[in-house]
Amino acid sequence: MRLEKYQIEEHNAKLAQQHKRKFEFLAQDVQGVEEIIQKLIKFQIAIPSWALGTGGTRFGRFSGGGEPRNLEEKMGDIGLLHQLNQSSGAISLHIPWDIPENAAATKALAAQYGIKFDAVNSNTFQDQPNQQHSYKFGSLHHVDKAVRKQAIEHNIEVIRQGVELGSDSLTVWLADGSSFPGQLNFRKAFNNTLESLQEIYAALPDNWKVFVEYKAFEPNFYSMSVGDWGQSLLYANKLGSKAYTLVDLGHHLPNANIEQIVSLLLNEGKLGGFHFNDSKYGDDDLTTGSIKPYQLFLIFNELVEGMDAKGMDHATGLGWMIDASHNIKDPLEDLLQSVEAIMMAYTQALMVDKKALEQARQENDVVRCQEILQNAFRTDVRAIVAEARLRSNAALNPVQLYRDLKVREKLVGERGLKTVATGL
Ligand code: PSV
Ligand code: MN
Repeated sequence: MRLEKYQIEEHNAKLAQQHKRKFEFLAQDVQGVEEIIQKLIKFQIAIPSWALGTGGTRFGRFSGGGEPRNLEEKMGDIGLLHQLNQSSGAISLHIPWDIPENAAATKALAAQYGIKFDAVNSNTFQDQPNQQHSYKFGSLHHVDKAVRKQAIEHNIEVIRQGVELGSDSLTVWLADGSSFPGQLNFRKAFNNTLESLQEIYAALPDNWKVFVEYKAFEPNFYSMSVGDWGQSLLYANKLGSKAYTLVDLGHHLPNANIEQIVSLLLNEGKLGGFHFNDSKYGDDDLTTGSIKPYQLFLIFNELVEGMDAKGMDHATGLGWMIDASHNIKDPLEDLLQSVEAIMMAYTQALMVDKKALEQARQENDVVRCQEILQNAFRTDVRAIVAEARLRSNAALNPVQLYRDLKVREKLVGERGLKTVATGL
């Protein structure tokens, strides 16, 4: 489903006056507001192809209706999101949940929607029909070389498919680990994983990156073979300059200081990408910014500071992606909210008075340090984010327009009530 240009324009015209008032009031007090808006316009967040259906839990899955039935419809949904906010111009595929049957046609369709192919994701955490060896006891770390070989070949095949689509990175997340003490020899598991990753690394084209994603727990609950940023960084360092660590916000033990992790990885030149989501307890897959918006801001504060220190382009220097698919919200509304929360945190981080902060740090003025950060965080920046959307011909209020146009009802009409998208 495509929106007509006039539908966005009519919506914006209705909200124009109110928006202008709010924006002009706010802009008076924000230094460099024009520069911030230009950065926001460039900043794009990839949407994972598995987030367009309603996610499930171990206990059930309640399909929301009108879910995309194939890759083409998933791209259609992302095209729609991108029309609404002009900040979702990329798709991240999970293979084999999504298999582009005809790469050229898939690429052409994506171009029509103005979306690019972000990192491709391999999947060795589930068995596929007709697969020779099972991943029940792991994949790249497996005790059996034949299983490792199968998993390596799958990753190489994913790279091949990514190349055809114009992607330039592979994300490897492994469910490998152990659930009981004694089950694994940690050293051997590490070395097997490294050797397997080395074979995958050798198949990477020159301009590609590989992101090693870590996770502290789940589905294994005693040890994970890429369990934290230290292990991921070890692999990345041993692999070489095309290998990086990927931070998924939901993959840490409770209370981990993610902003410090991000800062140090950036300092090492080894932060590759991000999976955004939010959580209260574990890998909860909640909407980004719905539980811990201050943490999200603090992370962005480190990202902006660290990327600037390295002269990195904010929009292209790292892979930015949402990784969440919750089980009760309309997935498209959920994604619009996540993108908005990310843009807000990014805007607030851009607003931090870095010179003043540095000076306060030099003087050990702890109170002033907190004041400076919280001045930015407590500013309601929604009008700046909306202004960036307005200037890119997107909607001033994407969720409102989505509801006013009854998009979900129309998708249900087109696709039916009982559709279920591939994914978890
Ligand atoms: C694992 O929990 C993960 O974060 C990885 O990125 C997977 O690719 C994705 O979620 C699958 O849902
Ligand atoms: Mn992830």
